[in-house]
Amino acid sequence: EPVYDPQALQAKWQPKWEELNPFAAVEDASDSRPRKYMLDMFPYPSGDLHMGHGEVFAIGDVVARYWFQKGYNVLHPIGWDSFGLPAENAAIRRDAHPAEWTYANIDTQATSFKRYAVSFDWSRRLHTSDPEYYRWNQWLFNRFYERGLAYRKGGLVNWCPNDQTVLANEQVVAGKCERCGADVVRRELTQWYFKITDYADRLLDDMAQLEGGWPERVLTMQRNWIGRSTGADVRFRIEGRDEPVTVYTTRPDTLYGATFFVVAADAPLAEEIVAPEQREALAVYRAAVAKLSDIERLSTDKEKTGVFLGTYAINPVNGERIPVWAADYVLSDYGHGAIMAVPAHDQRDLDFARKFGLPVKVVVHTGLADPGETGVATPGEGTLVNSGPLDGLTKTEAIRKIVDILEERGAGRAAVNFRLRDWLLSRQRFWGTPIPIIHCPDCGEVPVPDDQLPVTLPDLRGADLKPKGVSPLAGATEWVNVACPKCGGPAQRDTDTMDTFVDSSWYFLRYCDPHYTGGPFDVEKVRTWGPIDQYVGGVEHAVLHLLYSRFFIKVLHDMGMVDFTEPFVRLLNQGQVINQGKAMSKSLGNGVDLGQQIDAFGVDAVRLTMVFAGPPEDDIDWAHLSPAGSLKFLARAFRVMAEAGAASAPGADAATGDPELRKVTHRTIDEVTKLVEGYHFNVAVARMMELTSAARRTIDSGPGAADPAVREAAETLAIMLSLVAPYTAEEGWERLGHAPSVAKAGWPQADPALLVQESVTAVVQVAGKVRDRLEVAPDISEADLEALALASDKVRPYLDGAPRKVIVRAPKLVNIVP
Ligand code: ANZ
Ligand code: ZN
Repeated sequence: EPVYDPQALQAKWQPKWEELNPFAAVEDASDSRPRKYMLDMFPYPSGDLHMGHGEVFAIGDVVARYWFQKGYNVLHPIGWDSFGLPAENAAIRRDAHPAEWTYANIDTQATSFKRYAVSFDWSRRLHTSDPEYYRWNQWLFNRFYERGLAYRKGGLVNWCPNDQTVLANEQVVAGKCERCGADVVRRELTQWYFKITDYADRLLDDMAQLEGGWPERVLTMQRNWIGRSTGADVRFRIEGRDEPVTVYTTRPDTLYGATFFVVAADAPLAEEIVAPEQREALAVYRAAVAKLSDIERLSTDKEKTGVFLGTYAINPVNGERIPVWAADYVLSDYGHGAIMAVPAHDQRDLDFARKFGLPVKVVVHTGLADPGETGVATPGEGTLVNSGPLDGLTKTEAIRKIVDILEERGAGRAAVNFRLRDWLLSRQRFWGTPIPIIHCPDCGEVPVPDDQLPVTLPDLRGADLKPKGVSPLAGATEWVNVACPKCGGPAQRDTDTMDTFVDSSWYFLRYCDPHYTGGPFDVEKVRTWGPIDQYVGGVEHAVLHLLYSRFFIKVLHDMGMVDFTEPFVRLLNQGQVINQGKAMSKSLGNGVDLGQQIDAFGVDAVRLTMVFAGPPEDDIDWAHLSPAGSLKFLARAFRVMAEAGAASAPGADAATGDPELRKVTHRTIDEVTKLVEGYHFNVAVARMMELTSAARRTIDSGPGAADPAVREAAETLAIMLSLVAPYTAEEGWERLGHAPSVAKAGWPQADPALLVQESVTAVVQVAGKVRDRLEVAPDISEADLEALALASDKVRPYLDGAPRKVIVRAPKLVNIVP
């Protein structure tokens, strides 16, 4: 009996594939095959590959390998996102230079990727920490600078006290540093920004192109992050001040209901307008507010606080005098940093009014109880009351009318507002791209001329890289002090480095020619490959990398460098690999090591387990999975291929073979094709299992292994299996008498004549309720029917982990006790 030894197969095939190089993308213009660009989010080199990598790359590889089989000219590159804090912090902990540590990890990961048999074109490998790469970050920075899209400004920024660096808004998650989890504080600093807000409208509107191709929840997250709202700017006069103050409101219709006015406590305006007798109280309050994060400030649960500023604002439509307060629930960097408060129709204003005994005036009759009594604001639709010319109108009508009135009087206008802020780009850390600016006492900011790029990092070997609040680059005096490129006088380099999200905003373009020297990427080659047909990666990047890349592509489009406006046509967010219902972590001690799993079960069984575990978007709980079961299946599949190979030679006429098996084979081809295209990879694997069993039955019954239908089934199996279990598939293919690589064998086609067949409807019940009906072969085995039922999208939502019991009555019924 042929022996299945996964480790031996790995040792045999990995070097052969390196020789064959089956996954090289072809640049040749005369190659007329249609192209596909498949990309997995590139890894950080912060250690060896972990289970999460195992999952993403196994899933991405199903798609890439399917496209190879379908005969596309596929670009499936790999590189490393090798700058950044994780590498730097780890290097500090180990007292090593980030470069040594980073490149050693890259080598480790590359070796692991090769063993994991991902279908990469290795010739396109890039590392963002190579000067030949980051040179182009600097070149792009210069282009952004010329366009007014890179600028420096002072202001309150997010500061991580642990990492001792500023962070972009996108890197502050629920008030904490996205990297280290420390509470983020606000600091007044001058920093570099990218003007992503100029693109806010297009970032929103172009999402129409992504509908259907991107997960809805990512689109929603981006929409909320950009946060476009429409309303009006209204100008209020403040007593004792010449300059009116503008507020932004989404509800100008409620203007007659404004009973007080609130200025952000930390805004300069508060200090400008405070009456002398309230100055002291404001100063005390401001000191307390400075300690709070935006999240805390905006929380609706938080007890409202504030101080009266001793002054009054004049309502522009009815001349009413309303008191002006300073409070923390109004943010200084949103809208205009001041609001008109309408407590009847806005809950936060109502909470504030009730706390400080301010009046509540209903101006929209909604049919609900009086907010002044219930403490519940009524923000909904209704009819305007107590509002002069607006009385009797609906909300929409009133908004239109009041905007007209305000415009006539020069007291306001319709306005659009965004939540999105400019992208804070500078970091006070070492391991990143130096910002290519020279500060000259006479000429100001001077970009380093393109022909002097790259500005490489100073060596700093042996220097203390510990974060100190200023970039370690500032200590490299020889590097810092330079001649001004404009006037030649003594000047100094900017010592901050770029956010590493700059590196990842365009790396996918450089894969088209990673050593290109004529620009960041070869424009012509990007025209032939881009945009990316399928991108696979984690949902944690929903408003970070995925938003920044979209912004970059739009700028590059405006520069005439790319001809598309969205970088990623289709996006798949794979789930996480968890263990015992929880994310793997050191503190829980529930970590599973990818390398150990591979040593124990082999690459193919681990990959197959990842893919078979469930729909690719779902989290998978390793505790509920069985790599040992995957291994058993692979051994069965291998024996089918080996026995068929030993009993017959290629080229036999399948038409003369067992008609029942042929039907199963062709139905499997038909279904697996649809399942892979619909990204139901787990169900596709279940179908491969069914085909394996059907072939086994024919081998063991009358016709035997020499039956041409067995060969047809085994060859089909080898090709399909190559998407998930490449080593087993390759070995099977060779035993079936074919030359490697099975990866390029070509996807089989179902014969429609064989698809018309009797099938049986199997009913799947969960806890006694029918949840799905499956069309299956009349002679399906119990194990295969169970696998299909458990993989069903309609059944999975009713299961929480492994079911307690599964009763199978093939081919008609599966009863699952969850
Ligand atoms: C009066 C009003 C009446 C409001 C009403 C709402 C309901 P979005 O949709 O998020 O843009 N606002 C404006 N600037 C603010 C700031 N700097 N900090 C905190 N809140 C601010 O929200 C716009 C609404 O949020 C504005 O409309 C304003 O309150 C408040 F029945 O104005 B509204
Ligand atoms: Zn100068």
